[in-house]
Amino acid sequence: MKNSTRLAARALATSTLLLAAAGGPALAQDDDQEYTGTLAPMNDSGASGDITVSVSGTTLDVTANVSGVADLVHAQHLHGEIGVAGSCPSGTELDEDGDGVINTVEGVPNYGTVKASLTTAGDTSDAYALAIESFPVAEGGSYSYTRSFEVSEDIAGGVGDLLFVVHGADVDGSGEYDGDALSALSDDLPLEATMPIACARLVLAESTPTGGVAAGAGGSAGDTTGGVAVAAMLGAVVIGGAALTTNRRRATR
Ligand SMILES: [Cu+2]
Repeated sequence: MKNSTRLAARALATSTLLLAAAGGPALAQDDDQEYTGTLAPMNDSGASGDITVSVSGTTLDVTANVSGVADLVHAQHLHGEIGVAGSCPSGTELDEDGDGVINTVEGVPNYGTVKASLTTAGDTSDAYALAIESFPVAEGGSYSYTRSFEVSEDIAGGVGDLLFVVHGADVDGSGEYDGDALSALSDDLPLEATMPIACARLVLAESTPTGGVAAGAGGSAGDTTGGVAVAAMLGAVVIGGAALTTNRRRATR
């Protein structure tokens, strides 16, 4: 019994140490948080790739590598709803109009609305989601993208809720976005231009190793609404430690 009490005390002490080590000045400095994602193909596109998003204050540093795509322009966004853990659509249950394609709008229940437009220049807000001339153009079936830009505090604190979505498929192999089917977003764009072709959920990369304690806390980061991920994780660790203590105490009685 005493052993378990001591264990609980040690767990709490470790949490406190973690808080002391990572809290205080470290939090105030807005230490970088790195998120990564691996693209899964959508709509049988065969597209693949990855993304890294580093968050420093309200600055996002985005690096993405996308391959297996048509040599055309590819609209790409960070989608999501802050405070909600989104997911990449899979299967066909979201294909409401039954055309065999999960179009941009049909994917929204899973991956949310546009929170940032990953343009190559100019505005990166959601207002530029369809600024088709401002997105990267693939060559030889792939493209790389790097950009640093500012976002709101809400978005910066909620990057772990976001998903990277790439659009644009040359379904008929014509060498351009065309066809009779129109985009669900705009009558000025063909479906091909805005069709989602790949999606990646952003996940907090393993940061500085602090022992096994922080590992279990990662899952609860999605519960926070707009909180800084570090704070959320530390909070979870401390709460975890406190709960452990309570349980052990109860067990010794
Ligand atoms: Cu998008």
